[in-house]
Amino acid sequence: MTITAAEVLVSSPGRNFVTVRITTSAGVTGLGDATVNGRELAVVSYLRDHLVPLLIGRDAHAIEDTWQYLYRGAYWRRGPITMAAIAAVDTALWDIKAKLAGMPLYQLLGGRSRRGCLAYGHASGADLPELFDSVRAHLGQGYRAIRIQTGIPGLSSVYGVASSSNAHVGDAAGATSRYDHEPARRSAVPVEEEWDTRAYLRHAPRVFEAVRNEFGPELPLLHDAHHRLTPIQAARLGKELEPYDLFWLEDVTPAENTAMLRRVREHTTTPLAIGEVFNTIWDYRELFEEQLIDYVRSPVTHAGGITALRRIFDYAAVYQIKSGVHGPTDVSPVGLAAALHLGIAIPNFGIQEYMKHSAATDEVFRPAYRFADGLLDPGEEPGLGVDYDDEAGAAHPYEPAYLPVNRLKLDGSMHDW
Ligand code: GCO
Ligand code: MG
Repeated sequence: MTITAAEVLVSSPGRNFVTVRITTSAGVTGLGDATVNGRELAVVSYLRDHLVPLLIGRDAHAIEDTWQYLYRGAYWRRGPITMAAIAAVDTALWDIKAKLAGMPLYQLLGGRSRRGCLAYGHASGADLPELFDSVRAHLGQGYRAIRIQTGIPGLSSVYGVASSSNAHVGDAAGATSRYDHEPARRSAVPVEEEWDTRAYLRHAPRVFEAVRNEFGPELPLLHDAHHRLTPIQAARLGKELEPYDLFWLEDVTPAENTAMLRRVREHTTTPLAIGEVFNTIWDYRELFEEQLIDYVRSPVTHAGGITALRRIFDYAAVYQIKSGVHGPTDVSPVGLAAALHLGIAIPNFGIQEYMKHSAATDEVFRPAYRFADGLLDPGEEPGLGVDYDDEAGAAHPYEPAYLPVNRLKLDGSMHDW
């Protein structure tokens, strides 16, 4: 069975998604997600101009060999664009293999290890009353773990916090949500936001204290510092959050220098998660071997596909490190479905981020996965259980959209975010 076609589909039902669809001589098709938020067309070109011509005529069953061919063969290895392109091809080939087997993909990955994948949602608010409303709304939808982000006194807006002008919460079916547009805004240039680390460090522990007082000790709470702190600031935050028993503290320092987490780890027992911007197993080596983190954030989409992420999770398991896959709305339903098939099968599943895609997105992708009682389930459809609707997809053409950039309030310097 050979690959006879590979198409790169771009659709923008509220945000831009890049999808690969591979067709085989047996007539079976498979899907993969190649979305890199804010740099989408670079992956489109990488795929269309450089990978698709190499795929035609290859054995569609030879997933590992194709992965090695695309990774080693590139010579210019790694990086988000290359790895997202390889991920999409890899995922599509797994989808095809599982469809041919007549099984949901997780069966090929070892079968079901749990009833469902524990999901966490994003509660946010400009202030505490708004935040509490958002937490209550999430609890009402069935979430059993919640990420907490809030506005910071003195800053006009903070990334990851929905503005009150569109502050409504999506329904359980995944209709329009205040969070749908959070990770990128449609504009020709990025929006600029302002930042003040000292104000943040003063405010964050008070927020968690208030949330614990309001919602009690049981609810797992998460927080994303979005790469904005120095190691010593991160150490202070982790230490000050210890009384509030976080499930994890995410991306406390910029991702380039992973050795910085040693300093953080020396000072705090707050569990640490990192890796949404990593793209290979090599990025984790030091973190795993020195046991500097507790959760792996890489999604299938940005870490080279199911073949590569499964290997990362196996490596993590040696050190009792668990999965905590990135699942914002800029990972497409194809990428989320792939994460769920992997998550339901691996022994060291931790948690899955779940923001819910818009109704328009679900009309394009028609995912079979379901969210109920705080758990996500990949479903029993053969393959990934995602069915791309060409007509719905074509109704949403690409529009430039960018993540914001972050400048210090003090003097306008560019800052990490
Ligand atoms: C998260 C993230 C997102 C990212 C976004 C970038 O933990 O969900 O940090 O909000 O910023 O996915 O494209
Ligand atoms: Mg994050």
